[in-house]
Amino acid sequence: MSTSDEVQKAQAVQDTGSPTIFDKIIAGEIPCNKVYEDETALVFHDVNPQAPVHFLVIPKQRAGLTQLSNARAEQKDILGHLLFVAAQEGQKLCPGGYRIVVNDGKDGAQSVYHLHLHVMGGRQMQWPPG
Ligand code: D5M
Repeated sequence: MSTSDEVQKAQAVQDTGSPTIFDKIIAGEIPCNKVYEDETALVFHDVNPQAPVHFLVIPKQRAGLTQLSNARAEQKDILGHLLFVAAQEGQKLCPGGYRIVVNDGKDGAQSVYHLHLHVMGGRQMQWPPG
């Protein structure tokens, strides 16, 4: 079984707690192709799409949410909000259906340590995923 470049890249990344490229996007220091924004969430198209539609839903305040498994009980509302926003925007951009993915940690092939939900669609998604 071959390991994709994306996975190899992800395996080399560690959670240092440092700001990531997503902080620069939130701050407007680097551009993104924005889909939606509110006071809690920012949604933008993935720069390396794995499907005809592929966007990311991120919390604007990382607040320790480097990865899903770091979520604290008091952050359940934020997690729920991100999932709700993913569903709202998923329905708009992928009316035939979509898939939501969260990569968590090294084995999950996470490469950016700022929590993000991948929303992918615009084609028939396959199962099982790799
Ligand atoms: O996914 C991290 C994702 O972040 C990966 O699909 C590429 C995407 N990415 C990285 N930099 C950018 C910028 N600048 N704009 C948009 N999308 C970006 P992971 O689950 O951590 O592997």
